Amino acid sequence: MCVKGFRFTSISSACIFARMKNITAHASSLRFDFYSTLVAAVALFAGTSREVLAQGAPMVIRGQEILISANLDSRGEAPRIPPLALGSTAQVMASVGDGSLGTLALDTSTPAGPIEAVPANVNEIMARCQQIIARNPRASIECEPNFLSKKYATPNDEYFPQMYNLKQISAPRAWDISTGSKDMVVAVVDTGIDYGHVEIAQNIFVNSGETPGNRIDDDHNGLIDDYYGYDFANRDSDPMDDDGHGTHVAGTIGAASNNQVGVAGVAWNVSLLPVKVLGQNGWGTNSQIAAGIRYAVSRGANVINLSLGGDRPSAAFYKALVQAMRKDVIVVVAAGNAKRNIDRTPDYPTSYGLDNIISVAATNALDEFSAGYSNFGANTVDVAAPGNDILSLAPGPYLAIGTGTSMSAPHVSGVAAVMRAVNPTLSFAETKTIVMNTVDQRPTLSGRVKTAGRINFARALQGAVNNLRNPPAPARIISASASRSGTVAKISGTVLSRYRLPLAGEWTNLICNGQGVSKEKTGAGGYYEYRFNIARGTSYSCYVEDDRGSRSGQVQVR
Ligand SMILES: [Ca+2]
Ligand SMILES: [Ca+2]
Ligand SMILES: [Ca+2]
Ligand SMILES: [Ca+2]
Repeated sequence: MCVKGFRFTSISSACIFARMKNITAHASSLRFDFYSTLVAAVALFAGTSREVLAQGAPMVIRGQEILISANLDSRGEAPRIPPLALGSTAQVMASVGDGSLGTLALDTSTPAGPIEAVPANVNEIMARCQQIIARNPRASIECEPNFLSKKYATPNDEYFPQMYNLKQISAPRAWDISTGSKDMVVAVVDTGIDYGHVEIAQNIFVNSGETPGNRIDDDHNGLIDDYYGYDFANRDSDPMDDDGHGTHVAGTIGAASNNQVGVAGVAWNVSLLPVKVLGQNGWGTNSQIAAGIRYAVSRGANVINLSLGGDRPSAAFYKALVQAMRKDVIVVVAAGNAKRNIDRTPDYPTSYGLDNIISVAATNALDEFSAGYSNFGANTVDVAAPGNDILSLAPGPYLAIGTGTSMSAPHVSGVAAVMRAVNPTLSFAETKTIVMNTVDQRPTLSGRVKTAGRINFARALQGAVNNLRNPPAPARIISASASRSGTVAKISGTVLSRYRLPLAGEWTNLICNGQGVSKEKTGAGGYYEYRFNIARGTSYSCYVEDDRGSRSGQVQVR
């Protein structure tokens, strides 16, 4: 087993600029429309600029609101419409000369949320405008969407503008929905991680049950001092990366983001578990890898990234993956870099064919299949993701550019982690289905991967949110306690709901004696804390109500 043909350049920040130019040259041949979609406006133009009468009705999404404003010229009105909740309707009046052009109604009732709602509105408004033109043939009116710029959550990391890979998968649009949660654990089963790297330290998952360095297995899991993770290659407790591959993979999944320096990761908030199974040379045995997978599962990994593989199957490796599947763990694997058709010549772990495996081929900066190295398989490889010239982290701490399907897989791992953060009830099967159903199909991927597509982070995340809204499951109080201190009662409990973070705050309410109680704190793991004023000598009966009105749980305050 070896790392997947990693072409790795470790570079200091002093020489990174020269390397960056290389990436920019690739990227500049593309027309990125990253800065100019989603936020849309409608402009009605008369024949000349002097006669412009209604310039712009920009809709700006903030959370679940759409803000609409319109500016007319000196002869017109300038209606200011307050923030508009989804599901309501606003009207913008426009007139030309003495005659009214009619009313443009902006219907925000599309339930699917921001990403789908806005284009639907723009299309509707454009259609209405065409009707107005038809009714006023002499008015010389033109309509066009008046796109605003730079709406998406754009991280301020120094090299983000050069990271074509994150734009290719529509990460900025996804980050408007969520940037992930530390509740989600992604195990990087690889050459280790430089867990002290300034660009990743904040997203490293530590074993709070273990005291590091005391030579005692404090948490009784059979491994001494596995505080950051474990090194199954050297059989020690320090999973420090002595190669560079694992740190690069980890940076793509979850580098410290929007912190002004370095790079951005797919998931800004995530818990990365370093599991070292490959040695300094990038090789590891099947038994080491199997042990690493079993360890990741035991530590509660939600996603395992395997940017490694080989052409020989292993029963131990396979069994560890089955164990991961039984624990609902998604395993994202690199398809490999031998330019091989895996349908004909097996490559593992892809060819184990397990339902919880997502196998990933590579695309380049032109959004084409990376034919120069990537393995493929119309029946065996599921999706593609960027793999050429990927900027990420190197131990040191440095940045580095890497190329290979090893760099593609962590994009999918990051996406899966954020999907499961917004919807922790997503099963491995649902997660995989959504990732596969939301790809952007590309001609050069046809016949190369099952979906003929490259992953789309924003659409996958919207799919995870939509799934959350569908089958209702009642909230319930698993455990609760009530205490009385002065005139404030505090109820805390673990509320398990389909509508957990980050949406549960809006949709899960505590009702006491018929009155809603405001939630004071939402913690990790579906834990909520409520505080409310109580009247002396009154007892309270409380329950949890979800957004569908189903009630459950019961707690008394006396
Ligand atoms: Ca231990
Ligand atoms: Ca210890
Ligand atoms: Ca070590
Ligand atoms: Ca950064």
